[in-house]
Amino acid sequence: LTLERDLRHALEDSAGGLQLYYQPQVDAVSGQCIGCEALVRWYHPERGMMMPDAFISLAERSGLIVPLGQWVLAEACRQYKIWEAEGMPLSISVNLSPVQLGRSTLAASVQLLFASHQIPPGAIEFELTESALMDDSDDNLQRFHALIALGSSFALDDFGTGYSSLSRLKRYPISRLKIDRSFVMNLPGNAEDAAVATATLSLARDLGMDVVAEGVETPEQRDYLVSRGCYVMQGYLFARPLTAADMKAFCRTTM
Ligand code: G
Ligand code: G
Ligand code: NA
Ligand code: MN
Repeated sequence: LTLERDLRHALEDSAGGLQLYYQPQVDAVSGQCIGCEALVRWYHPERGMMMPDAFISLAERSGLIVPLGQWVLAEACRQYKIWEAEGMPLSISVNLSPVQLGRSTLAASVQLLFASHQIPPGAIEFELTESALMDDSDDNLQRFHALIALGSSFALDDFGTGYSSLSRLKRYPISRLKIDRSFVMNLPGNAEDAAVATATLSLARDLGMDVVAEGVETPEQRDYLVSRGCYVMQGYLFARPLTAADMKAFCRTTM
């Protein structure tokens, strides 16, 4: 409860204490930075830097995820425009909570934000977990399409760890699958994980989706994934989540 109160204060206090970090998404063959994922951090006045795992579920339970998610999205738009003006129009993936997606007002607030920042199509991608696909009502599908109409696309985060059925996946307009870190970790030695990675790549190909491998930490993991036709990767091998300034430096040196 104290933490909830503190988060509410942080959001009321023009989001003082909140900051976005950015983790590069890299073309593993050329080494080029082709996008990034925005990851929120919170500098708590007494506890210091807090990672999202320590406050996102609290924010979801209390409803604070709605103003928090709104702040994250506005901040990502602001940063996109700064990089664009610097000649680095880098697309940004923003995590969207199922609670946000469930609000009927989401598309209208995104539309307002994109219009006021003049965000071009393709600049912002939304990352969802499989739980966002559990509700396959027409209303939910319609909310996806409303965001696509605004120029965004969707990536499915932590793919393979949730419960989404393949028939449901097919119904949703998802552009990219993110292979969860848990399946990448023990590549190339673990035969089961190799089978999951290979099956995900082939499923994505058949459904016309792109793939991003998460949590790539070693050259061996990278090389194995490349040999299976996976080229876009995110992970400590390339970079940790970075401040906006460090992200710019990283992209400059890999461009
Ligand atoms: O930043 P870190 O690498 O510790 O992220 C942990 C998890 O927190 C991520 O997997 C992501 O799903 C979640 N997360 C990070 N930033 C956000 C955000 O802005 N909104 C939501 N809903 N989740 C986030
Ligand atoms: O949205 P998602 O839960 O996938 O967020 C990615 C999480 O994974 C973040 O907490 C990020 O800091 C973390 N991460 C990113 N790359 C790596 C990596 O190579 N290794 C490990 N262990 N964690 C990573
Ligand atoms: Na992820
Ligand atoms: Mn994510």
